[in-house]
Amino acid sequence: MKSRLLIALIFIGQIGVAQSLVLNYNLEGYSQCPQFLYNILDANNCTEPTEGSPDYFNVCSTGGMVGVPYNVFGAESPHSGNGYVGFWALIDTLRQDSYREYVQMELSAPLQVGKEYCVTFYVSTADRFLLACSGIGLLFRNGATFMMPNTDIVQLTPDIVEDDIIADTTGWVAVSGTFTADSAYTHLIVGNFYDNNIVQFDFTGQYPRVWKIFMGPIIIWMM
Ligand SMILES: [Ca+2]
Repeated sequence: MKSRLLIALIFIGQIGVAQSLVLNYNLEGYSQCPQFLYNILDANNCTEPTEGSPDYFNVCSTGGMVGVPYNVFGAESPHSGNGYVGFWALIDTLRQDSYREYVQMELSAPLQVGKEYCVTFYVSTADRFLLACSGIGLLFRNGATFMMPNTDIVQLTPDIVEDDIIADTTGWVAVSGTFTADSAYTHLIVGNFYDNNIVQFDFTGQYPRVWKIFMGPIIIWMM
């Protein structure tokens, strides 16, 4: 499996990312230039599956709050294009242990049952908070239903998951895997689907311990 994935990753550079099955895969497109936090709906093809409110960052933004490369959560240039999203992947305090934010996106075409797909998405831990964790993941879904009216953990097992701690705050880390479609999935969700006592921690800062993730392109194609 790993050798096939390696081959697939090599081919990503050769075929280009334009064939990604995710609409607005590089998070460059927006309906209005973002100016404030909790603005994920400004980005094209991005919605919230829970009450958690992710953020959208773009080079068009002025004022510094949700700008690129500089914003309230740190400094990061886009992996490609002009924008990225951000979300709280974990908050480790006595009162908000289960707080999570998730980003939901639609595919350009449903997955084909029985076919194998290569999935890669890019993340960077935000600079401002010195907590990094494992467990970031991607879940395929049928439809874009609102999952629950709160900010709790989505208790589902992601189809792609990163077991290593993502501590890199100065660049983008690729989270990759392969997935054989067992349904004609139309959407995906990215976030942390695990309880705090399951993921691994790397913490060197001060309380509160929070893990903020920037997320760049999501590249999916049939192998
Ligand atoms: Ca950074």
